Amino acid sequence: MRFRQLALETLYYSAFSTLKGITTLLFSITMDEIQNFKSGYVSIIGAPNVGKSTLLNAILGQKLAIVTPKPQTTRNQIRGILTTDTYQIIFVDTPGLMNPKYRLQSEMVKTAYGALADADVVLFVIDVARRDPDIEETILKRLKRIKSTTILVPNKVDLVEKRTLLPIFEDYSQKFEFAHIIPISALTADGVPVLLEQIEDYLPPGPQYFPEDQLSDLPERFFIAETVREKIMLMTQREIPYASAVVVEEFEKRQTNKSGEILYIRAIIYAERQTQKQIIIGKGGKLVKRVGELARIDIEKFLDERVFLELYVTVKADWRRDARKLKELGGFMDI
Ligand SMILES: Nc1nc2c(ncn2[C@@H]2O[C@H](COP(=O)(O)OP(=O)(O)OP(=O)(O)O)[C@@H](O)[C@H]2O)c(=O)[nH]1
Ligand SMILES: [Mg+2]
Repeated sequence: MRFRQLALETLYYSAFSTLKGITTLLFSITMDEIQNFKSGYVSIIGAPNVGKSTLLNAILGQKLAIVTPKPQTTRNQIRGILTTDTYQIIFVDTPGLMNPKYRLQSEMVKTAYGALADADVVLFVIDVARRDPDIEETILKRLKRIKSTTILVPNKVDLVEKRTLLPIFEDYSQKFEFAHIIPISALTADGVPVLLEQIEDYLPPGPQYFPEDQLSDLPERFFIAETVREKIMLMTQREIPYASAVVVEEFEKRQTNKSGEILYIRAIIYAERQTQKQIIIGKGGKLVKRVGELARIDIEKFLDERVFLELYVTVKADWRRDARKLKELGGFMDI
């Protein structure tokens, strides 16, 4: 696997270079640090809308994954990296698991289950205020086939009375042997530090794969497209949030006459039909303009630089049901 290979090479190189010149003392400290360090993959799975992406953001202490009140917001594996003095964890947020009805949804489900293969720890997130027994049953069946440590993470405990929680925990303990059950509120980050402490116990020894200040291995243009999609999802209704996709076409630094450098971004919003395109544009271009304004504010905060964002809306008929078109819109399987 790509990351592990890279890490091995780094380890070999650092051992080699230390051996070559520097003192034995320095070498032994380095080896101690390497031996005590832990690293691994933690996958976050669950039904749509249970708060998986909110949890990823709470863990990282920074917004990486987009969040909306609508189900099926996340479409890809979103990898977020948390590095401390003692460990590095690559958290993998995934699309909500469901019974797929069209091609995009089946790719999303495949993507989510794909995150189980390499996981050292799996976080199975449920919404304590709104259970979905059918899909939970399907997920539990799948979990029984893997060997990773699985922690049940009952989320949104801020929405219910404490006394309602115990019966839910008992029900789950009978259905599956969870390593732990750790209730949280991803929204308030309540319980998140406890969850991290438990995860650390199950991490294997391993090196630091990424520099300590790296938040993700995904490209910036992916997060830019996601930010635009989040605003569309928030500002439109019915089919439109699900029929929209965003691709960043251009992304470059430009000199301005007055104030130095600006990051120029051109993104295309895809709709499935002409009527949807009209709605996204809005009367006199009002809606797409607002989407652009809100997205730009977030992107500037995320990249910490000035941004000029240009949005275009176009139609790609029935892209959600077409494998080739899905790939053209950013390859939903592997980014
Ligand atoms: N009250 C409350 N709301 C929460 C909590 N966690 C998440 N939410 C809300 O639940 C909604 C869905 O959150 P997401 O993080 O997008 O859920 P998700 O599981 O990633 O959803 P998909 O990507 O669609 O599968 C949003 O409106 C969040 O603000 C929580 O702990 N308490
Ligand atoms: Mg999500």
